[in-house]
Amino acid sequence: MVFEDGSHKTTGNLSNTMCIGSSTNGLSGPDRQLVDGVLGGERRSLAKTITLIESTRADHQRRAQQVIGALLPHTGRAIRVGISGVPGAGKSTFIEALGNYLIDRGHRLAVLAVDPSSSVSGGSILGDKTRMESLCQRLEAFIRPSPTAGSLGGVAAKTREAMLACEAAGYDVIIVETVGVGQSETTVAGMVDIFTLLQLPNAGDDLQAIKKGIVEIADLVAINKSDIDPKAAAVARAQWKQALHMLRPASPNWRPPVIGVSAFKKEGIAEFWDEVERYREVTTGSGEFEAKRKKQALDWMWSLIETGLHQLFRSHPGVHEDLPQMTREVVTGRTTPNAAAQRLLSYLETPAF
Ligand SMILES: Nc1nc2c(ncn2[C@@H]2O[C@H](COP(=O)(O)OP(=O)(O)OP(=O)(O)O)[C@@H](O)[C@H]2O)c(=O)[nH]1
Ligand SMILES: [Mg+2]
Repeated sequence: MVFEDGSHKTTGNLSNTMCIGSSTNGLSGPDRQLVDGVLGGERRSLAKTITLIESTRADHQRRAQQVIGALLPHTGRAIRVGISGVPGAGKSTFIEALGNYLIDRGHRLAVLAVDPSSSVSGGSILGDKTRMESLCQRLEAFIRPSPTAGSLGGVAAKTREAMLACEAAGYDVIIVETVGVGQSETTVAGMVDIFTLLQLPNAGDDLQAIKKGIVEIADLVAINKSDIDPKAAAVARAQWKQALHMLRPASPNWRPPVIGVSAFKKEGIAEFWDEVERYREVTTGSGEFEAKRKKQALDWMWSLIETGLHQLFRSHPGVHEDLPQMTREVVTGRTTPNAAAQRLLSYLETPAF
């Protein structure tokens, strides 16, 4: 199914937002079929649903929100794992090895991505599907490239909703891949249960991550390519352990472990997954697992409210009309930014229509 791609709107408008979780009685016949298909684990229905979610057309967005509302009671049972790392860290190779490992143990796995640059590059996952060749061929795996919707916030919103659709389709492991540049790590950390970092065994890389404040959000660090130079990998592990030791852990119950892996040789995969499972056990026992999900849901709601308000403000005819003049007055010093902001915001007190 091909959808027309509209303008540069990145997330749903306010009315879309309010549809989430609302009554599902309003579903049209085809959308009902879509929901049933997803709940029945049909890949085609899942792919169509995600295409609907990713569409920027207002009518598609309304339908997508209704479909998600209907799927919502069937979501939340998967474990959501974020995997981040600089380009070339070995994410794709690692996900392929991990995915095959998990499927061999009876899991069903969905791989999604947050990569705002993918509108330029064509999508990181799609681009190197060759690296996930064997995983792509397995029926128990569902692999979807990053949406090409533009801003990080827009891409992330769509990936979150795609994640819910995958869960409703019965995938019990969701992997969200992101390339380790800019803000995307923090965004992905805000939508997964456990955020993992794939690192290369060299000090320059480690220092960069430490500087960027990424260390604070890592729940698990894996030093990949340990096969190339085991000694360097051991040094990197020690450095990471030390760096993590100096930080106050995000949870009193969990010290982020640092393990050595080789995606290429498929070594350390079981250990990685054991740590993910242990994390789930520990944080479920302490109540942190649920608390984190609740906080993430609320943060998401607030970010949608902010986006919605922003759109409402921008699209208000009064604002539209007055904004050029206010802009001129602020830059020429005739009005203070505060006074201009108050005046423009006051338009929201009168309904636009
Ligand atoms: N020796 C060795 N090479 C590896 C390992 N993991 C990945 N590689 C190689 O490193 C290169 C990059 O791996 P990718 O899996 O494409 O890395 P990526 O992180 O997905 O890269 P981007 O998609 O560009 O962000 C490839 O040539 C892989 O074969 C490993 O554990 N050991
Ligand atoms: Mg890759």
